Amino acid sequence: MAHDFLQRITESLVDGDPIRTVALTREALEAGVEPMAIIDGALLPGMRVVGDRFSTGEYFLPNLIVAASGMKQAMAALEPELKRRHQALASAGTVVIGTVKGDIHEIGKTLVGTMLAANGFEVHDLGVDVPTQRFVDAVKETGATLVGLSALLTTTMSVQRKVIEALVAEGIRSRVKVLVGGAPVSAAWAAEIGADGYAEDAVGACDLAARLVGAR
Ligand code: B1M
Repeated sequence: MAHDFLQRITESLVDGDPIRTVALTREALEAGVEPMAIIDGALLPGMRVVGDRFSTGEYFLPNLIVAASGMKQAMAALEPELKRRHQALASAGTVVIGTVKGDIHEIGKTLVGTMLAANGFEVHDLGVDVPTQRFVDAVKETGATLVGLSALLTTTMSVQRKVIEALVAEGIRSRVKVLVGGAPVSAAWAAEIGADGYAEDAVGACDLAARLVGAR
């Protein structure tokens, strides 16, 4: 039954039917399907298909926008359940997270932020297209010990390096750990730009974040 739900959710996302995506997501939750199973087993595979079809010219920008809307709305339906499962955790630390300047992809960053919050972190989500100085200011204002930088475009990966350089220039690099992620980002890239770590997905980001700030 769970598999059937997951398949139908994926199809609704690929077909560009956000209302159906949300309705099926709610039904799956009510039927006892785990929120992370819905994300990993239905929503992410659907977004991958949409991205691949965009790459091959079968889909266009409006298809991306509609699919993203479906995923966002489904995530909003899942968020309370994700948080509820981790309510008892003590604060693990303060995190500033955002998608770097020039990049408006928000779903992965928001998912990572939600999962960090669900794992006990106090999360300050700066949004998308975040100016480099804004990250620096937010670290100072919040006393964060971790900065998360998301970049989905090969053209915006280099902005992650700029943020690290800005943290160095402001003399606060040693105060914070820097975690980078996003589809074109890799462990090798993280090492090249002097980040403290790279995570491939939201679950990996939570594990690494906890290790980096010594919460685990
Ligand atoms: Co865009 N887009 N997009 N897009 N888009 C991609 C990224 C692309 C791969 C599609 C493709 O060509 N196949 C391609 C990038 C190519 C490249 O540079 N390598 C691309 C392009 C080219 C563009 C535009 C340039 C298109 C245009 O205008 N011609 C444009 C750029 C706009 C800009 O940012 N300046 C653009 C626009 C858009 C939309 C606005 C339409 C929309 C985003 C809407 C929104 O976010 N509200 C969109 C979408 C939806 C996509 C795809 C289809 C899906 C992205 C997504 O949300 N995935 C994407 C193709 C793809 O990735 N398959 C694509 C689901 C999300 C949960 O996964 O974001 O990867 P993801 O996050 C993952 C991991 O990466 C990781 O964990 C997350 C959860 O597992 N992660 C982190 C992410 N951040 C992390 C941070 C961490 C740790 C892990 O630590 C801090």
